[in-house]
Amino acid sequence: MTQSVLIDTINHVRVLTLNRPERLNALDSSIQDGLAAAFADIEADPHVRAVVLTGAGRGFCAGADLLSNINPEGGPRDLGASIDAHYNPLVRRMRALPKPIICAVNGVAAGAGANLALAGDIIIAAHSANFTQAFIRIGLMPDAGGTFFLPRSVGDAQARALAMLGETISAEQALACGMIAKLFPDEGFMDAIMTIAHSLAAKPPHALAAIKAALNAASSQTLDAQLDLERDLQRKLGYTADFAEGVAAFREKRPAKFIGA
Ligand code: T3D
Repeated sequence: MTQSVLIDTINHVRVLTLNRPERLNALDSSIQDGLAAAFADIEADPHVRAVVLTGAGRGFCAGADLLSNINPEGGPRDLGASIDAHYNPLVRRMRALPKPIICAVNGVAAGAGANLALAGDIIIAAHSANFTQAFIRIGLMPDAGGTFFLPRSVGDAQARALAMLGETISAEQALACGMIAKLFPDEGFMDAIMTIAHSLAAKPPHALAAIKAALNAASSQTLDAQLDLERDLQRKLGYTADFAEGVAAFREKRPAKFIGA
């Protein structure tokens, strides 16, 4: 049987590839279950120090599968139940994972597929990729965290326009408005992604986890609370072997070797 989520491990990097290219990797139950299992495995595997999420073929992800997920006869359906069962746990899981996730947006990212990309830590698109908050086109509103992530990355004015107009923006426009962090040519895209992923995997894991925790918390905290959190996390990092190694390597003018201790 074809795997809907391909899983590869290259050194300390786990690569998850959505694999329904004929449907632009639209999210059906096989992809949803595959992602849940893949992230559960990553959570439990200390060997994995960075994650790449990408798509097979010309799409990253076209959002909910409108052919199999949504009631084929039309009519009312409890979309909240499906969000509770799949989208919300996935987004929560990605954000809570104490390891960096690169979303490598290789092509079309629409609906929940666009917001799945925004749930990652470092969002990088190929030149031919594009992004659409497609929900409005079918009478829905952004879910999978879109109304949270978008205003924070592109600002309130752009977020409202993107969500309400449902227009497609190019990867270049996404970079210009701050929705993504980097843009690479299509040719050699995954090589460039893997270079960054390996570089992340070589960084001190506790420091990466602390950065992620602090940035996650920053969305809903006061400056006072955030200053306290930074102090608490930095205090813990001060006791790690990787901090000692980083300082020793600086003094000895050699590259640091971080072990995650
Ligand atoms: O319970 C719940 O799950 C509710 C949650 C909802 C969250 C959501 O994500 S709602 C938004 C769902 N997504 C969309 O509305 C996007 C639908 N797709 C499109 O608008 C277009 O396909 C794209 C703009 C993404 C790309 O257009 P284009 O011209 O590059 O490709 P295409 O020809 O439309 O699609 C290629 C194939 O993929 C095509 O199949 P075919 O005709 O060649 O056999 C198309 O049907 C299929 N496909 C694309 N998107 C989906 C899909 N099949 C199922 N579900 C899709 N979302």
